Amino acid sequence: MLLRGSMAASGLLLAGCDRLNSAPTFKRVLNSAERLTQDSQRLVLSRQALAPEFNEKDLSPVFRSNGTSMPDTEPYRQMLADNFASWNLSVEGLVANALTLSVAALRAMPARTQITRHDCVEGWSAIGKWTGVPLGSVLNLAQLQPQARYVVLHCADQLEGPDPYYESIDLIDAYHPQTILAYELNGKALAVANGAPLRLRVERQLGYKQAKYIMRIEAVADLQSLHGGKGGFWEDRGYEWYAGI
Ligand SMILES: Nc1nc2c(c(=O)[nH]1)N[C@H]1C(S)=C(S)[C@@H](COP(=O)(O)O)O[C@H]1N2
Ligand SMILES: [Mo]
Repeated sequence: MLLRGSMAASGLLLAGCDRLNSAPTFKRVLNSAERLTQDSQRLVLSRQALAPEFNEKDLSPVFRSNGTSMPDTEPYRQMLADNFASWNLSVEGLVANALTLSVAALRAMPARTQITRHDCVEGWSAIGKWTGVPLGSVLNLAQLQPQARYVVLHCADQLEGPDPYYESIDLIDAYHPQTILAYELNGKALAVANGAPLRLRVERQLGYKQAKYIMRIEAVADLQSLHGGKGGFWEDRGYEWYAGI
């Protein structure tokens, strides 16, 4: 009885489906939905494309510094004084396994080295060789919770005013193979001017997304509640959040 009932119901559903399928408006809606999926898939695929990588001979003789070149805070000065032995990266927020990692712990993880071009909106570029840990590996250790949609990088410096520098990226960029937490530039420990002890490289985006002096990584569901609500120090001052290049 039950079985017959449900068969009848699914028969009805199918018949309903057939009728809908042959209705011209429904087909139009379906087609446009398909195109939408296609377009968004293309967008996601292009977001996964790699940034160009270069050779040693292309390296800029000097990788200039921009924005903060020396965080002007007492805690940072103390960490610098012991060569970042007391520095720890915290990974927290919407993660199942909040953790802290020392420079030594990060250096012990599988690393990636890439020679890429950095483009600053102010109109200069430089090519550098970066070595660091894929951000995705660190996120996997921390185990993102399903509600997590963005990764926020909290920095040690206050560029102007009381707000600390911060940046955020979505999970497509966080898991992009060239997105690394870099601790070396051109084969040497990162200089203070370039973000010691740890800075982000998110190679498909402009310079201001490349957060230096990272102290804390936070997984969040939305960006509204942070500082100016636009997801980054320069974004809060009118720059694009997605600074694709
Ligand atoms: N914490 C922090 N990160 C930062 C900045 C900053 O002032 N503070 N400046 C940004 C800008 S605008 C650029 S172009 C790059 C510069 O990196 P560099 O100093 O290694 O050249 O860092 C970005 N990340
Ligand atoms: Mo920049």
